[in-house]
Amino acid sequence: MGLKLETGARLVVATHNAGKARELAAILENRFTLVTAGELGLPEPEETETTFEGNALLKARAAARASGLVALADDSGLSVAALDGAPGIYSARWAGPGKDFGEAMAKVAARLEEAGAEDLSAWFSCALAVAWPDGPAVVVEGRLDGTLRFPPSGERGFGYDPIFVPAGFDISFGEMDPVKKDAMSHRALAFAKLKAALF
Ligand code: ITT
Repeated sequence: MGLKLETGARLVVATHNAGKARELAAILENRFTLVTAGELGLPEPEETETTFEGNALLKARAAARASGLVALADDSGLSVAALDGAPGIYSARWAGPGKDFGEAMAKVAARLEEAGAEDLSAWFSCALAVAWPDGPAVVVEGRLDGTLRFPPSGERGFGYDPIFVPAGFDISFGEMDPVKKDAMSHRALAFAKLKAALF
């Protein structure tokens, strides 16, 4: 099988999320020549699948088809144990059309309160998919466990980072040095698997 990526290969990063794009660029640094979906004006496909892996594949395939280049897509989100895994694949959608994550984090707090939940365990998942324009694709998933903490703290990272405290730490991802987050995140764990599969 020719499912290998040479260092220096031109790769489209199929995301319209600036926080993700920044982290993926840091994680992939120096390995590939990165082009973003935004730079190529690629459309944002509707995420119709029911799993992180399914949606990552859907996004990578759409970008590979539209650009003629090898594409990498990330589908990720926060799952809360006491909410039966919500928001999960709906993590971006909980922020509404204005992508207001203050609102999304408040919704998590409100749902926990409604449920009278004491267990604040949560995890971030990240599926990374690579698709070639002629059809083949690879997908992997990484997961990082932690605990939710309210109120949100820290201005770093993006999305739900201000309420997520990774296991073994006492600061949120919102407070953590991005270099440290990028070394341990669900995204980094998924990338380690991708490396094992592709290089
Ligand atoms: P693309 O589909 O264009 O990549 P998106 O933001 O719609 O962008 P997702 O559907 O994968 O992407 O949504 C994932 C959401 O989960 C994202 O908007 C964040 O709010 C949240 N999320 C994922 N990784 C995160 C991280 O490392 N830190 C904080 N929140 C994260």
